[in-house]
Amino acid sequence: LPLDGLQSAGSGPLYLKLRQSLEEAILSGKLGHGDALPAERDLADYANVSRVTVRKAVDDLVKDGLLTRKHGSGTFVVKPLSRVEQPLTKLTSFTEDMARRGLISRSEWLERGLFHPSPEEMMMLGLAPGTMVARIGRLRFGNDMPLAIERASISAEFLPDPTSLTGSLYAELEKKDARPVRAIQRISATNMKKTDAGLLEVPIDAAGLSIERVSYLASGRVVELTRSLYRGDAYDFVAELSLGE
Ligand code: 16G
Repeated sequence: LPLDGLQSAGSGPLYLKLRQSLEEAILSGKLGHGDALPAERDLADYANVSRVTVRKAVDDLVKDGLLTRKHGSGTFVVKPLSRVEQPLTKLTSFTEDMARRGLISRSEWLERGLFHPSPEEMMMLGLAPGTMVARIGRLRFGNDMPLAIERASISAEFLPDPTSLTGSLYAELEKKDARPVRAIQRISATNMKKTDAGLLEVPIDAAGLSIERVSYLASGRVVELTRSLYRGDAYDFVAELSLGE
């Protein structure tokens, strides 16, 4: 890395000069996508600056989304993601969406179990008093890249044992003849808060798409109430429009 001579090059705070050199190294490909950044101590030595200066420069690049910190393993150059195009007219599952694109889908659990429903869940899911709701919260990955956080509430009648769910929710519902056939989806813009940004490996305040999906059985009964947060830098939702009256 071309980090020597920072002290004498131009004016301005040292950390900004270091930041600029690192940014140039990333943009020119000297530091490739996915590459690990040398340890803070080594960078400080090469550049002949303090570790505080290194930390400030790296913090800045993390905030700008060029670098990402992974707990316990170091700091890496972010891989740019080709955006996922998701048609808005088909009621598909995340697992199917990924498979169609040749990506491997995987989930990490954020929450799963049976709970006493909130008033909203009772109303939206049309739950009888005294019945339980299954909640499943998942961080969803495509090819090891976190893409979305999804939190679903389903009547326990359709998902009596949420802890045994390992793969696709829709596949599990299908087994119970309860795969939704229709859904209303609302998409709104949001900026990511600290915890969500951390899970999705994007900078705080990064753009996100907040999606609420209410899915129905053919009978008109609601099966699923899901709130999701998709990465704004990774998803395009596309709809085909026809001429109205
Ligand atoms: C999609 C749905 C989500 C549904 C999930 C099931 C959106 C915004 N959300 O991600 O509501 O619960 O698929 O996926 O599209 P699975 O069958 O792979 O678990």
